[in-house]
Amino acid sequence: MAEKQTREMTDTSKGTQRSAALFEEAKTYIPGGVNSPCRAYLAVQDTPRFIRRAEGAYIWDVDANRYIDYIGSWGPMILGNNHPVILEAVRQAAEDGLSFGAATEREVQMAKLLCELVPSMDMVRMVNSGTEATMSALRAARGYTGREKIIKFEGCYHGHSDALLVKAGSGLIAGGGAPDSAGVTAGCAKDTLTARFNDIASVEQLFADNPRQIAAVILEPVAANMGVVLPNEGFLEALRRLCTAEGAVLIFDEVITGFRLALGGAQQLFGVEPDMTTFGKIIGGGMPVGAYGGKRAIMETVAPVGSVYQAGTLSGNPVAMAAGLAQLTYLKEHPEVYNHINAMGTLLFDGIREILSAAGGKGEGNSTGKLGSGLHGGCTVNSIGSIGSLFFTPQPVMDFASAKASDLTRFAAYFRAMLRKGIYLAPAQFEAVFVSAAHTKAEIEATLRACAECFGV
Ligand code: HOZ
Repeated sequence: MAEKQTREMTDTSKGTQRSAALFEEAKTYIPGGVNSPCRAYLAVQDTPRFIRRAEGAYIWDVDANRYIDYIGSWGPMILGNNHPVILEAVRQAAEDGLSFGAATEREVQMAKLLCELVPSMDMVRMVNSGTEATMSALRAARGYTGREKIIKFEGCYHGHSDALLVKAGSGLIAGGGAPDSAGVTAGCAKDTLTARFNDIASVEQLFADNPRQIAAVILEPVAANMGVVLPNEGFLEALRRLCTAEGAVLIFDEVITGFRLALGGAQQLFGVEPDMTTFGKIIGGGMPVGAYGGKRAIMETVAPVGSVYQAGTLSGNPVAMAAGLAQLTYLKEHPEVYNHINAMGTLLFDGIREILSAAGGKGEGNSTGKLGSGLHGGCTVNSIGSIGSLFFTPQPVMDFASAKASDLTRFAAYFRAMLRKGIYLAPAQFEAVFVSAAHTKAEIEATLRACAECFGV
């Protein structure tokens, strides 16, 4: 009966022929057949599923398999896929024109709303992606302080600009690869210093070694690109104090956490105010968009007011602004969304913890997809609100080193087994599981049944 219910909600009976054929063709024209490395499924050794459409909590591939979606376009689909309110806003905006490369009324509304919802920001500049947002925020911080060095954290990922591809998480480590990219010159990387997440002493040391040279400290307040890793109690507060004392700009990269952990993001949840904040896809409800903002004095260093140059034809694009405004306005007017996604997150992640507990002492993984192997104490689940990660390591995961202790072979086996049961997870250990407002108890319970089967419970 339980299995039947799962099958009705998901359907992976259609095979992967079309995805496989498209992937082969794509490899001729696109490096690795994909436009973003994770999507090639290298880390999980499977056929990448080519997606045709998504709706609510579900996603369909080109072979017509139906999955429960826990990627949600890597975060922005807080309301679920293809939410009617956002879709309608996009339709209406598109009627008036797709791009003008000129100032519009919606940009003013969007900037006003962002500054209202994130009180640490007095001003904000729209860009097109999280990569652009973090790159531009750092430039502004350097312009403002007149200093050159920055501190980032091992395993935090802030997009793919040169200076930030240093000890970075996300796709760089998905296949167990190096957290630094080829093609980044020593010159670009030399001003990027790295500290250990949750280790304030490592940050203090860098400040001590580089007096009055650090322009900014940038971090994901909840790291979500080495898997989900929570800040220890007092860590964010200590960073705040240190940056204030040292005259450095504290930047929260809320590309994943913004408007998800709370309407005002991680900074609201933890009660720590950064000087600057960066956002990405999450403010576009699915459209390509990003933004950086912060204290007026810092933002007024940006051109045309100040001398820090940054520009873009598609910045503030009317269709992206319409989508973003629709999503953020909906979230503002429906605070119950947060109760729901947090409750569903708790149900899912606590449910997985219970399964792991029950799986304690069971046999090793085998070809049937069972992943037992003494999982009681053999796995770690980190979660907060609607995001989380299952690590295949018994140790607590609180930084990059402990995240990398996860057994990637077992993660890959788990991923493949779940996919075949109709559960669409990120195809890499070091990404997050995202729960949306469209996930109900029914989807979560179906997911837990699939998970229990994987662990032989
Ligand atoms: N590394 C990205 C998420 N953290 C992957 C995004 C994508 O492939 O779309």
